Formats: sequence, C-alpha cells, structure tokens
Amino acid sequence: MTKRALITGVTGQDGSYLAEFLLEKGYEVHGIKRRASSFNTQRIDHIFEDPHTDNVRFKLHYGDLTDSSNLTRILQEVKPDEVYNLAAQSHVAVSFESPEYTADVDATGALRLLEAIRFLGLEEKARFYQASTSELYGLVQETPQTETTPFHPRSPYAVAKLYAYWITVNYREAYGMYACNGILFNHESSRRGETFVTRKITRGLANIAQGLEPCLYMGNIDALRDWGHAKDYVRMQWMMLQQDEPDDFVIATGVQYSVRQFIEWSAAELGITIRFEGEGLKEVGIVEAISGEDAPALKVGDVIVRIDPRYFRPAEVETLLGNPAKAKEKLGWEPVITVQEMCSEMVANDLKNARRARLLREHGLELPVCTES
Ligand code: NDP
Ligand code: GDR
Repeated sequence: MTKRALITGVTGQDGSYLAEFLLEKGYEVHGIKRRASSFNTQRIDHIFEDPHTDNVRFKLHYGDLTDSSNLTRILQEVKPDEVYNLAAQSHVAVSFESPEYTADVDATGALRLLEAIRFLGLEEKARFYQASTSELYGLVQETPQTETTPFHPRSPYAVAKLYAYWITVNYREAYGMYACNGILFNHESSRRGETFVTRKITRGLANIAQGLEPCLYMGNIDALRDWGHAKDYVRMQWMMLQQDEPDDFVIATGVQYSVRQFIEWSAAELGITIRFEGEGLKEVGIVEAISGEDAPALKVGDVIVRIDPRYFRPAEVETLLGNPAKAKEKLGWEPVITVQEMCSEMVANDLKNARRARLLREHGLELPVCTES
C-alpha cells in the first residue's frame, strides 16, 4: 500500500526537502500551501506534477494553520498515515513584531491539527511530527542541551513553540496518539529563507563581491549556534515516525560556531580575507586580502560588514549546542554534511545568482536587489 503523508509548510525550506525525500521513498505527498498574492512555490516547483496527468503523487491544497475548518477538511480528504507539522511563522526576530499572530500559527496551529486528527477519528492511523526547536532552551540551563534540559524560551516564537511541544506530548499521553517532537537545532541550506543569518551572510557577501550591494549590516555576531544541513534533518523527521513507540529527540551536530566565524568562512569561499576591527556597535569587517576572481568589485581596505542595532533582539539566545546522542543511539542517525560543506554550497549558489544579476545589470536588464533583511 502506498503511504500518504501530509506536510504543512511544504513551501518552506524543510517542507521542500521533506517532500522530495518522501516522494523518493514512494509516498503520495500532500502539501498545504498558503494563498499569497504572488507565487510562493519556488522551492517545490521542480517536483510539481501536472494534476491533469495520471498517477500524480504530489498534490497541493490551499490552507492555513489559523483555519480549523480548512485543516479538518484537508485531513478528512487526505486521510494521511503521517502528518508533518512544519508550518510556522518561523522568524524569531519577527515574532517580537507579530507576537499574537506567531502564537496563533505556531501554538494554536499545532493544537488545531491535533484536534482535527482526533475529531476525525484518525488518531490511531495518523502519526504526527511536530517541528519543535532548540529555541525552547533559550536562556540555557545546561550545555550541551539534551531531551531533559529544562526549557527557558526567550521570544514569542519560542513561547509559542513551547505550547506546541507540550500539546504534542499531551495528545500522546492523553489519547495514545503516535505524536513526536523533533527538537531541531538550526539547519540551513541554499533554500534557507533570505533573512535568516546564514543565508543573509552568503547572499549579502556574494552580492557585495559582485558589486550589487555596498555592505552587510549585522546584529549580534557573537551569537553561537549549532548549525546542520536541512537535508540531514528532514531524514530524521521521517525516521522519528517509523519507530515502534513515539518519542522526542534532539537533532543537532554537537558542534557550535559564532556568526562571526560563519562570516569569515563565507568571505573565504569568495577569496576574501576579512579582518574585524573595533568594538560593539563600532565594529567593522574590513577586506584584508583578495585572491581569485570571485570578488571583482572589491579592493583591500573596503568595509563590507557593519553592526546595526536594528538587528539586535529584545531578548537574545546567546548560545545553543545540542547533544544528539539519543538520536544516534536509538535511531542510528548521524549528520552527513558538515557546516563548512554547507557554507560552501550556500555561497556557490548565491554567487551564481549574484553573477546572473550583475550580467543583467551590465546589459541594462537590471533586476532589483533587495537588501532589506
Ligand atoms: P520556513 O520559514 O522556511 O517555512 C515555513 C513554512 O510555513 C512555509 O511553507 C510557510 O509558507 C508556512 N507557513 C507560515 N505561516 C503559515 C500559516 N499561517 N499557515 C500555513 N502555513 C504557514 O521554515 P523552515 O522550513 O526553516 O522550518 C520548518 C519548521 O521547523 C518551522 O516550524 C520552524 O519553526 C521549525 N524549525 C526550524 C529550524 C531551522 O533551523 N530551519 C530549527 C528548528 C525548528 P510560505 O512559504 O507561504 O511563507
Ligand atoms: P534563529 O536563527 O534565531 O537561531 O532561529 P537566525 O538565523 O535568525 O539567527 C541566528 C543568530 O544570529 C544572530 N544574528 C542575526 N540574525 C539575523 N536573522 N539577522 C542578522 O542580521 C543577525 N545578526 C546576528 C541572531 O541574533 C541569532 O542569535 C532559527 C529559525 O529557523 C527558527 O525557526 C528555529 O527554531 C531556530 O533557528 C532553531
């Protein structure tokens, strides 16, 4: 029997990789996409199947985590074996600007899905994955963080995700549902949203190197994160739903680096040696040396990184480091792609985009380069 999966957030970074992964495994994959005034399916266009053809295995449904009746109807129609709840207002800084909306989508949204599964009597059939997060640890109580480290969320996003975490545990305990939390540490890729720090850096520096932008404006570059590759992490989301018993798992690499280091690596990928000078808001990143031909717009001494207080958060998560021992032992999971390999992939992708934009500009076919991030 072909297994059927329903993915909320299918148009996002993880949703797109997970959809690819499940299609390769032979699943029929249903995704929920939001109505938008412009196309929002760039990450999944390559796996789109014309609904007019036979044996379509990838199907999209309009929906929103704020709309219970819509979720209930989709679940009733699809009757999935596995539900992956990846949809969220996922930007921590934005959650301070839109706390109520973030709670509605990220906290109540998870409840709406779980309750719809129960209401339809699907709780014995449908296995449920909740996209939980290392942001739950926030002000960390223990390093490295494990499944038993106490939580102390530091943003409206993290507080909303705390509710989603516990409501998932609660439905497992109260109704015997196969419901799991993946407590995932930061994971990135060339499909990462442009306003998350890694992508902002790789895209920003590639644009600067090609003369499309003058400078990268950053917030707290001393923040430490445990970064992995999204492809490794979606494999784990599926593995969690294939066990005999439901459980919660930390997914991380067990290594942490600073945002500053990620800037240095990304610059090095472009042949730029960067030197940081000054302190606090006055700190700048200066080009110290250039090799190769990827940064034709730059010269030694150019200031290409500055600090902008706009990108500091009202409450910061300074450091995160996960211990994935349980996932390794119980599921045999290990990340394959290193953070340096990931950085290299991301810079190569953004350099290709920047070169294309520069060529268009040179031929008078200029595309706007959005620097707001
Ligand atoms: P993205 O921001 O790339 O994707 C979020 C997805 O949710 C998009 O498809 C978005 O749609 C959709 N979405 C947003 N709001 C709604 C809504 N109201 N109703 C329905 N869909 C909605 O996130 P990632 O792929 O990076 O992350 C996936 C999940 O994992 C998220 O829940 C995130 O919080 C969580 N997480 C992510 C980590 C990471 O490092 N990437 C780490 C730990 C947890 P649209 O494309 O239209 O915007
Ligand atoms: P995070 O990711 O908040 O950890 O949440 P993000 O990449 O936004 O920030 C990581 C760290 O970098 C610092 N930082 C900046 N961040 C952004 N976005 N822009 C900047 O200019 C900047 N300068 C410094 C931040 O302050 C922070 O410390 C991500 C999301 O994917 C969540 O959905 C997910 O739950 C967690 O990872 C795990």
